[in-house]
Amino acid sequence: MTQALIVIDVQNDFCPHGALAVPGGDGIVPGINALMEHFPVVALTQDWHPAGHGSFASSHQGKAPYEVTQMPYGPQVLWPDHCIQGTEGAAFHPALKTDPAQITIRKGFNPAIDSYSAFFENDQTTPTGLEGYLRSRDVTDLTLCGLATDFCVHFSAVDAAKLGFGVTVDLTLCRAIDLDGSLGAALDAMRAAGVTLSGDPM
Ligand code: VGL
Ligand code: ZN
Repeated sequence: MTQALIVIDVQNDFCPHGALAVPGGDGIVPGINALMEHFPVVALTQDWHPAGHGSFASSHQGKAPYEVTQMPYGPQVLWPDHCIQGTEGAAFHPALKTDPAQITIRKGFNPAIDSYSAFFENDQTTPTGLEGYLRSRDVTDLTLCGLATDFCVHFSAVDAAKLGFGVTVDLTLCRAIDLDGSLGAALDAMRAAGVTLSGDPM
């Protein structure tokens, strides 16, 4: 058994004062830094959108952030502009240790398709390459942490379980957006997919 730690989207825009700030998002950084020391494989993900991305409300006439629209691949929450490639908002939180990570997976770069999951874009078909990387390093089991519990952590965990990895989400090292009950729904969906939830949701 080889264990990997997957650190989801600990970026400035998801931390306080960021464009899509997750309450308390920066509070998980010290715990994640400490946890990295215990894993032989560490991967970071980075939400990485081009300007004008299809998930931005500003790209849709008459739509406001947090409204839902219909995309060819299904319903899509529209977000404030965030994590634009190369900007300070897309950078990792300055206190996050990045040296222990062997790979950074960037996602959401396709202008027309969002990518919550670290494994597949929201069309649920286009791979990011993370599965291949983990398999070629003989990884069998994953621990996930990061931002946000109810979006990118949730979809990454469910996809990882579907792919056959053993998956634990450390809820103490995640923080949620919690839009219209999305945190409760995410916890239910992760449990139903066979994901082990450790600690209490925050
Ligand atoms: C995320 C909304 C939009 C996340 C990314 O990292 O959970 N949420 N883009
Ligand atoms: Zn995004």
